[in-house]
Amino acid sequence: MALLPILCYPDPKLHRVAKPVAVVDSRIQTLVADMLETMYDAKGIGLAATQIDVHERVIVIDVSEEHDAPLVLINPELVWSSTETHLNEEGCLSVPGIYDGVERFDAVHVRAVDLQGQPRTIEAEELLAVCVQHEMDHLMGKVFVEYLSPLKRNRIKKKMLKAQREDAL
Ligand code: K1U
Ligand code: ZN
Repeated sequence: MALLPILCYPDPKLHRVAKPVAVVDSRIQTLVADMLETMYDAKGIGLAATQIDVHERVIVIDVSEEHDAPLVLINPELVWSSTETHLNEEGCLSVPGIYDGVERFDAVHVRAVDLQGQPRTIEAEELLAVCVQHEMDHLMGKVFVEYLSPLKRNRIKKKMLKAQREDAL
């Protein structure tokens, strides 16, 4: 297994649209193992392949308290969403240190393929529903700060670029 570098906003590669996985083979199984290791190491509850510069429709999530319930979604598609929405506080491993409110569906149903290549539908609510929507946005090249006002987004962009310049010294 390997720890993979996570792209940081405003890297333009975060805006690429991921392609569907054609076949769940050993390459994808290794990718998923590396993504899970990277997510747990970064203390995240989710990670999309886009964030590690792999532009294929793969997501890993673990919202359990014990960090022992990994969920792997390959080629996820939203098949149902609740009419109710709520503003939820979100963070992002690609925008470290920034948290803000994003309006999300309260519940979603997502059809995907699992690590064995089997189709399945997951019914998500609460934090899992928020995280699934956040990760599916990543696969479409969308970062949560794009839901914020242009003023906030520009401030965040400047802060990230400054931090990246300082890190490079
Ligand atoms: O995609 C990512 O960058 C992972 C992101 C997922 C996420 C967190 C909170 C709301 C929506 C989506 C993170 O894991 S950021 C880490 C973090 O801030 C967090 C960790 C545990 C619980 C809540 C937030
Ligand atoms: Zn994110």
